[in-house]
Amino acid sequence: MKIGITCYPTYGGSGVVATELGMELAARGHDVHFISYAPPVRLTANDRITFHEVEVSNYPLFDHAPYTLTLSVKMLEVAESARLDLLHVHYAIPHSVSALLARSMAAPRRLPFITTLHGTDITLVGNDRSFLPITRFSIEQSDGVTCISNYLKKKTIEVFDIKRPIEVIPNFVNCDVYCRKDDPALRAQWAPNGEPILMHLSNFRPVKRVPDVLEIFDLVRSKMPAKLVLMGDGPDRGAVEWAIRRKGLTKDVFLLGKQDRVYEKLGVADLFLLPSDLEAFGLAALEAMACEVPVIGTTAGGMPDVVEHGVDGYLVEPRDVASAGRFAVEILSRADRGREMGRRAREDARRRFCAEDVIPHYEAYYRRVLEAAVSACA
Ligand code: GMT
Repeated sequence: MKIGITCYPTYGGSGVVATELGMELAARGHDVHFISYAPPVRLTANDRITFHEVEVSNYPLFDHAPYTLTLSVKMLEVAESARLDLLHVHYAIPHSVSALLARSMAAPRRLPFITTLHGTDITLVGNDRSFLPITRFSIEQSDGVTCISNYLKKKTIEVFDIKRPIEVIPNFVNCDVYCRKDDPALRAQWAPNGEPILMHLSNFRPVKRVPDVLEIFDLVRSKMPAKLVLMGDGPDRGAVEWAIRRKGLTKDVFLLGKQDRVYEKLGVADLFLLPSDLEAFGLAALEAMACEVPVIGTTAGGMPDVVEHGVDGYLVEPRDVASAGRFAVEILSRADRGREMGRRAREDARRRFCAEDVIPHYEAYYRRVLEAAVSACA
């Protein structure tokens, strides 16, 4: 198939999933065309992958450049030049609206589009009254809609009163790339005296509760020597840097900023912290699990479908820093328990969320959408 993929190319779960999906599809022989304002950060070039840049013009009359419109025109151009079979957009706003416009402009040629909902496009942005009607409209108008968890499907139906079918295709991880790495040199760089390493990876948005990561680490640190590695960047980074200094943790916390090959780092961690207020799925937790790292996450949203409490790690109520700290100390003070949980976490990740098992669901879904589009025109 020839597939056009649009996503946010910066660091964020939806962009990561879209990029990994495109690369997996290309590896399976499909031609994939990424259409966005910048190349997705995790994208590795390949002769089956093409990137098409959307250049937004800066006409002086515009206070805000109309990216949605420019994107729709680019989608149409790529669909025509590359003879795309379909568009697959990740994150409803504004990508689904652009795809809807592109499909209308392409008529009578068929250009079906699939919208994949990821989380905040429904729970925060889409829920905002100023976006709700257009989010609902573009979901209803899509030729196919997928959600990354059962939780998000339920939420989408509830918030938007959606009547059309929604397919749940979970997020996935490449289990060959994401695996345990014994890298003594890297470990020694952060933990020269063999201290356990805690890790966190996110886009540092308020919903991720990165300051809670520090609170949890502080509790651990009061009981035992330990190190914390933070990957990612975003709005809360300044607050986190300030808290690190205020708590006197500058020697124990490493702020790496945005990272490309996160599996290289995750593979040496002893515990992963994701104390979010809400995760529709929690991709970063899955990536850690695949690297044999137990996770402390929260009971909100879709994370309980990913992390099994007491098996792959522990789940606490959002903002329950004290319980998270207790569980962290429990895992880290008994290395054998942590390693065993890590092994179970990888087994679970492999069994339920391996790319080689999940990608065929997308391929089958594409075929169903294409067949339905053909029969609708017959
Ligand atoms: O807020 C984020 O974490 C970014 C957001 C996105 O769409 O870029 O992530 C969402 O999509 C990820 C990939 O499907 C999910 O793993 C995250 O759980 C989800 N984030 C939230 O629901 C907060």
